[in-house]
Amino acid sequence: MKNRFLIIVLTVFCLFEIESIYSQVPHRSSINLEHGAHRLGRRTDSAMENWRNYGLGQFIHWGIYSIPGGQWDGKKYNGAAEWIRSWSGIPNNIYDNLYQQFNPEDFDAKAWAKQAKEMGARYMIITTKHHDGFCLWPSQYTNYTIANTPYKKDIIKELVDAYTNEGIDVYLYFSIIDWNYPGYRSSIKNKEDSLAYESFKQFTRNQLIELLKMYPETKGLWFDGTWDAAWKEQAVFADSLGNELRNIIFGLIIGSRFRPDEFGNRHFDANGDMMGDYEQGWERKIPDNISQLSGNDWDCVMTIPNNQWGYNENWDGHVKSSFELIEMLVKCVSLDGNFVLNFGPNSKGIIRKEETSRAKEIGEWMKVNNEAIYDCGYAEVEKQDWGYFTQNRSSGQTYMAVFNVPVNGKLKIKCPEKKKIGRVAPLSSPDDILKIEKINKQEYYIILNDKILNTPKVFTVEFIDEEKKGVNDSPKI
Ligand code: JFZ
Repeated sequence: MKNRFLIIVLTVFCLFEIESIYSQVPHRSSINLEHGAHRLGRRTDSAMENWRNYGLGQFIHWGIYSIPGGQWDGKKYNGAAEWIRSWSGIPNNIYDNLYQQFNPEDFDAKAWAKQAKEMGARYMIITTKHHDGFCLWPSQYTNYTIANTPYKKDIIKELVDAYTNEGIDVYLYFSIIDWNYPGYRSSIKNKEDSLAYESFKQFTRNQLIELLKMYPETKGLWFDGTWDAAWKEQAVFADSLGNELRNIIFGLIIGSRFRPDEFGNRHFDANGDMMGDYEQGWERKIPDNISQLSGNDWDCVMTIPNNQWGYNENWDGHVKSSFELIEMLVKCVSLDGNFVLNFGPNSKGIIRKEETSRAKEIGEWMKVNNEAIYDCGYAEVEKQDWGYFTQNRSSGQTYMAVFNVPVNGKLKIKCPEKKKIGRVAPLSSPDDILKIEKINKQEYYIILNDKILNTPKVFTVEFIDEEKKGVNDSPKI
C-alpha cells in the first residue's frame, strides 16, 4: 500500500519535472490556431520596408485631457495626464463636458509639421481617439467629437495634410477602450453586457473604416487599450476587422497591440509567434540586445518626462535631455527598431518649450548625423561600451555612434570574423582619417583626436575582407 502510494507520488513528480524541463526549452509548438500569427518572420513589401527605414518618429497625444493638464480643482492627479478621467478628483460628467471648451486657437498644423520635419522625424502617430473616447475627427458615429467643440474644424485632416505635405508619413493611434460610448464594457458578465458590447464592436468597426476612408493617406494604425477581458475574447471579430481594414488601404501597417488569438493571448500567440507587423510592446523601454527581438520589427515609444503622454503642466521627476533621447534613438536603430518621441500639446495648441527645445536639439544632431539613422539597422559587430554600431541596409556602410569616450581616448573595435578594419573617419569631416592600432587578432583601437566630445559623434567605419587590400591596410601609427 505504502509502495503504491510512493510510486504514484514519484510518477506525478516525474511528470511535472518533464513538463517543467520542456517548458523551458524554446520550441515551436504545433497548436493549430485560426487567429494566431498569419505570417512567420518579417513583412518584406515596400510599405513595410519604408516603415523599417524611418528611424525616427513623432508621437502626439492630444485631446481634451490637455484642458485639466494633470490637475483639477487645485489638486494634482498622480497618474498620466491623459488618464485623468479615471480619477475620482474629477467627476465624469464634468470631464465629459470639457469638450465644450476645447478651442485650440493657437493650433498651427503646418508649424507642428515643420518642427517635426526639422527634428528629423519621418513618421508621425496622432491620437485620433484616446481612452476617454473624444474624437479629434468629426466622426458621424458619435457626437463626442471636435465638430461639436467651439473649434469645430477637423484636426485630423489638418494634421494629415500638413505632415503629408512635409513628406512625413501619418499613422493613426486608436484606443479600443472608450469610456464615453454607452455600450463599451471592460468585461462581459451577463447577457446585457454582451448585447451592449455587440453595439460597441460595430461602433468601433464603423469608426475605423470611417478613419481610413476619410484619410486615405494613412500608412498604418497604432492600436491601444486592447488589454480588456472583453476585447481579449474577440479573436474572430478582431481578425476579420484587421483584414477588412487592410483591404481599404493597401500595405496598411498594424502592430502587435491589436488582436488577440483564440486563447486571449496578446502580441504573441499561443505558439509564441508575433501577431501583427511589428512588436508594439517596447513602451518607454528598449531591449538590451538583438536576441530579445526574435527577428521581429519593433518600435519604441518614449516620453520626455517619466510617464506623461498628454499635456501635464507639472513634469515631476526626471526629464530626459536631448542627449539621452539621441542615445535612445541610436540604440533603437542599432537594434533594428524605430524610436518615436512623444509630444503633448496644451489646450491652446501650443507645443511646450521643453519639447520645442528637444525637437530643435535632436534636429541639429540629425542634420549632421542622420546618415547613421535613416535606412539603418543592426550591424553584425560586437557592441562596445563607447556606444553603438548602425548599418545602412542598402549600402552596407557601418557607422559608430560614440557617446562615452574612454579615458585613454581609444575606441576598441572587435572585427567580425574574416574581416579587418579599413578606413575610419568622422561623418562630419570624412578626410580626417583616424589612426588605428592593432591590439590582437580581430581587435583594434581607433585613436580619437579629441577625448572630449560636446555632442554624440558619428564615425564611418570600413570592414574589409581579410584577403583584400584597403586604404588603411598598413596603418601608419
Ligand atoms: C497606453 C495608454 O494607456 C497611455 O495613455 C498612452 O497612450 C500609451 C502610449 O499607451 O499605455 C500603456 C500601454 C501599454 C503598456 C504601458 C502603457 N505596456 O505594454 O507596458
